[in-house]
Amino acid sequence: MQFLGIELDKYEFRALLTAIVVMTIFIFSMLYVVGARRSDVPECVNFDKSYLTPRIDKIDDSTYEVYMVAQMWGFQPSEIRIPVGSTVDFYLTSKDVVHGFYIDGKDINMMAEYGNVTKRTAKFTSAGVYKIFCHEYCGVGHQNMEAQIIVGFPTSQQ
Ligand SMILES: [Cu+2]
Repeated sequence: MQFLGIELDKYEFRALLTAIVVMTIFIFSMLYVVGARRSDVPECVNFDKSYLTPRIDKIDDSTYEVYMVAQMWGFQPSEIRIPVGSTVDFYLTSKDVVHGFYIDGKDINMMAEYGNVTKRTAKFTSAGVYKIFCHEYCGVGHQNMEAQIIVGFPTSQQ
């Protein structure tokens, strides 16, 4: 059998055709994720020592900046209380080893590394408790490494 001027047997041709179909599906599913699902990659921010101080800055009633510091084996701040409809910019870094930062129920998944700051923005449109987990194995206390975002309950901060 001839394919693009190359002589192939029928099994080679089937293998080639399967690879082309799978790659086409893969490329279009990537385009779908980037386009329709609006998934994006974390932004990199220039690191300085001020990012090692955990804090929650209230910009206005529905806009917050959270400076999140990961370290063995927890996140600071470990509890964030915000009203429904808030938009939160998360700036993430680590004090020691590599940690993960995953917000359950949100499309947010970042790496925390010392010397690097990554930023993602999330909007919280429904009330509830959103758990944050470390998803990079970081030592014996890894399974206890979590924090929470409490959305829509009385907002007394710490
Ligand atoms: Cu960790």
